Amino acid sequence: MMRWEALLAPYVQVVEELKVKLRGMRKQFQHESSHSPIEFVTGRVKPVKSILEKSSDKEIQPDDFPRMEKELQDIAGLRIVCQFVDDIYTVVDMIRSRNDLKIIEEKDYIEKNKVSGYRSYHMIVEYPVETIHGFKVVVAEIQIRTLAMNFWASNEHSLNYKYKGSIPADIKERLRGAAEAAFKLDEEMSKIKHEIQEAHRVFYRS
Ligand code: 0O2
Ligand code: 0O2
Repeated sequence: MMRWEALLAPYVQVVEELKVKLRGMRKQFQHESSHSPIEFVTGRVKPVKSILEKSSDKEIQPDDFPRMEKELQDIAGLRIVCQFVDDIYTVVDMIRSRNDLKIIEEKDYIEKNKVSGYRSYHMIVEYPVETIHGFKVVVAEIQIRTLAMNFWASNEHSLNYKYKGSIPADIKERLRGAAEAAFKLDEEMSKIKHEIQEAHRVFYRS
């Protein structure tokens, strides 16, 4: 167990640093603008059990951590949840323009959702950290999605867990329908975005 804690320590560091930085963006928006494109930020280091499961799927030996680091891009995972679909692209542009990380891949599952119905924007980034052994570049995955996409994904994730990855066909079909309904909700909310923002301003008037 000790060994895993030591191997994952730089990943814990990266998740903590990026949470602070991304939450900092949210705070700055709250001070300087009437609307923050970021609703909330969460982060996690992938549990060892999930790392081993994904490694086994990719036929990586359980003791081959160097290969896991290369091939599993979400050992460090950050999630940014936004109110509106537009906000996602605002956040994506802001992350692209940062000098403290390097984007190595972007996957737009919003324009083109996954077969499951999953929608989200993924950015795979390289982020440098200082460790007691020196400088290290760590790969992290940033998922950016709306509240509706997040609601869908967390429910689908629980069902996948319950059914051990084999959700029955009828429930899968319902989930696809629910994903479309969630996306319609996002589209409708975007159309009345200005009305909603005005209502928030009146409600939270300082
Ligand atoms: P604020 O002021 O709400 O933005 P930590 O790293 O200890 O700060 P940790 O352990 O990562 O936090 O907690 P977790 O459970 O991952 O949640 C991280 C933040 O996201 C918390 O905010 C939660 O309140 C917020 N959060 C999680 N789910 C939701 C949600 O569905 N809606 C909203 N609005 N927020 C959510 P903080 O850290 O308290 O800061
Ligand atoms: P967790 O921690 O349980 O969420 P690969 O290209 O095969 O190397 P992969 O897994 O295809 O890698 O990458 P992908 O699909 O771009 O993104 C992986 C992560 O996106 C997943 O992590 C999920 O968090 C999320 N995701 C992707 N598809 C779905 C989906 O259909 N439903 C839900 N709920 N989430 C999805 P993990 O590994 O599942 O880990």
